[in-house]
Amino acid sequence: MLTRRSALFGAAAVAAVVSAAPALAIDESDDPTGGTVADPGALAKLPRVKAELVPPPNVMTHDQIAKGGPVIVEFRMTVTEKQIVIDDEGTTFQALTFDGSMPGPTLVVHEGDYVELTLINPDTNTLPHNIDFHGATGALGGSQLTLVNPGEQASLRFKATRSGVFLYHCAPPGMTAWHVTSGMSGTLMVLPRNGLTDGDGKSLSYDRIYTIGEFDLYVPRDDKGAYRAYESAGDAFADTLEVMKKLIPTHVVFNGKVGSLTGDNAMTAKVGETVLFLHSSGIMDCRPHLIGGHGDWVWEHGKFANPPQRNYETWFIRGGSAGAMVYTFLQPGIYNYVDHNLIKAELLGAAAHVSVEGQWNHDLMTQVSAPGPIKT
Ligand SMILES: [Cu+2]
Repeated sequence: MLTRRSALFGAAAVAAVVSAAPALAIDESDDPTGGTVADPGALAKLPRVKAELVPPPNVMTHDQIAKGGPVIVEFRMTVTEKQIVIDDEGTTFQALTFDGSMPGPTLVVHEGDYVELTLINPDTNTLPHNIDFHGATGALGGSQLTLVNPGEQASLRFKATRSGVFLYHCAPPGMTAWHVTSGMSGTLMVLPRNGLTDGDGKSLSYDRIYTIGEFDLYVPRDDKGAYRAYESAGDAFADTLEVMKKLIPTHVVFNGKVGSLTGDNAMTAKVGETVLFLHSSGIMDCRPHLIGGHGDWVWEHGKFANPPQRNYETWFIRGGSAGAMVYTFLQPGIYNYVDHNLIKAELLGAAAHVSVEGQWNHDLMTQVSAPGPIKT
């Protein structure tokens, strides 16, 4: 039986083997590879913009078409280790989060901009954390340069050279899967400077944007089958890994908990509005589906250099990626936005609502006769 301490130590020992890459110089003037350095003069001339991150499903205010040339966008994210409730039965979960939410906030820049992130790990936390940006190039996505212990912060700058939506996640050596299943992932959106297009050069704009993170959660049970509660993430570590190894999640949820986007928490839109939905997953594959609607334009792989696909019924988000879908709502009502692995949606929690106001289009659909006795 592994104790918590030996399990954590063991994970660190494994990590030392798998991440035997040479230590990278953070200071450009001390770079052992003799690498190219950023032009300090050119960087100093770039305008700096401070981003104001907001919790999902909302996304920070941004221009769909870039105004002017590249900028350095400054972000700050604070890692928060905290207990949350993940279902209506009051099951508790020791969440590890970027900025307190699951997923973390969605970061938005334009292609050619620089992302400059300060990652803060307050001394009230108990674990090391970092960040691996799938949209960045080098140093394990930046995770080698951002590993911060409680009480530390680090800053990373990278150039966003590829457009698209990309996953970011925590990746501490040997403990990545646990940190990601515990909540530490999110989306970076790098928009083309001229905004989204349909693949034939026609502009695609959106009236609203929502960001959804799908999480498979692995909550240990006690001898009687009841979900166990733990005092801290570290206390939950060894038992949680045993559940994770079997690859059978106890919950599959959008944005951290069952019901985070249903009922009063529903996403909203109006008939005629075009909505951009971002969908990310750190671990498990997902099958987003808008019941009664469609994916008008879908970047399944989430990369805007590729033309979008049209009129999808269900789209596939690979674990370890983010995708994007654009839909113009044509009918009012409560739409279910689900994982069409319906076992996940109905039994495990992966369901959301979009509440759409407006007038019904009877040409698109109408009830010819209401349910009644069978006529012979
Ligand atoms: Cu972490």
